[in-house]
Amino acid sequence: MKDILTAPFMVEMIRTTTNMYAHGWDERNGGNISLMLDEAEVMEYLDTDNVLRTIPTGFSAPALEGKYFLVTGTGKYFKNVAYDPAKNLGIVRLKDGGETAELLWGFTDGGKFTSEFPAHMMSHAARLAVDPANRVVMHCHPTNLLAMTYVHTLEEREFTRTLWQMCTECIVVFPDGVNVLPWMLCGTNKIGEATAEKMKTARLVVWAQHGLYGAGRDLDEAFGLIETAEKAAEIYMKIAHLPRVNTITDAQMHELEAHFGVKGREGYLD
Ligand code: 2HA
Ligand code: ZN
Repeated sequence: MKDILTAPFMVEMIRTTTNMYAHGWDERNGGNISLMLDEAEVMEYLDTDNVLRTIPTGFSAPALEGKYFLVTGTGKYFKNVAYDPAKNLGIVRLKDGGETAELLWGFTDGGKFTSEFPAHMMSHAARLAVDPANRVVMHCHPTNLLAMTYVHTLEEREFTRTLWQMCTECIVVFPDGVNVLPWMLCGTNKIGEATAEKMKTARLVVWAQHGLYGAGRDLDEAFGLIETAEKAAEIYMKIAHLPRVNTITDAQMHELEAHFGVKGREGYLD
């Protein structure tokens, strides 16, 4: 059995949480990540018959039966993951239609997965239905996107168009746009279901006055999506109070679509 701390998925998870903390997106215990793992890659590092504990999830997700996830722990700080991965992270396998999580590694202080586990697992199921290669759901509190939800309409077309207009490459990076949920109580199945519904049509879902969810095929893709949207929001917050003299026009967006071979969300461009 190989040392799990050398596994590429573990190394990448540690680098990602550390980097997100450095970006200021994950203060204190803010943020959480879940990465779906292939059984074969887990078996190189763990005896998958050795279940350490079973933890009820409080929801059902039949589409994820038997799936493995590396996930951040509830109450744990991203800044500390690199110093004690086995305490701050865990590997679980879902069973009983998603109602039970079998702990195979980690959460060594008796802890468990993030309080946002329902939103993560329901979002995985929703994204896998549209993109079978999706592996990552990532939540964080990016400063400028959060700020934007206080001063910009939450209407999804307008919110997306504003972000697209802030940097040339936004429409190329997230042509599917950004979906938005109004403020809701976090850590509940209800916000999990609402997030998953929004994940059916976009890989980015804003939680107003709270943060952002991103999904992707690997940690870099999900991180890059969030990074790009946050950069656009930062520019918006720098210019929102100034007269807009120039912008990226819809005609220019269509040029970008043609050049990069992407298609902006239906009906979002004039
Ligand atoms: O886990 O970010 O939304 C801390 C959070 C909850
Ligand atoms: Zn949060």
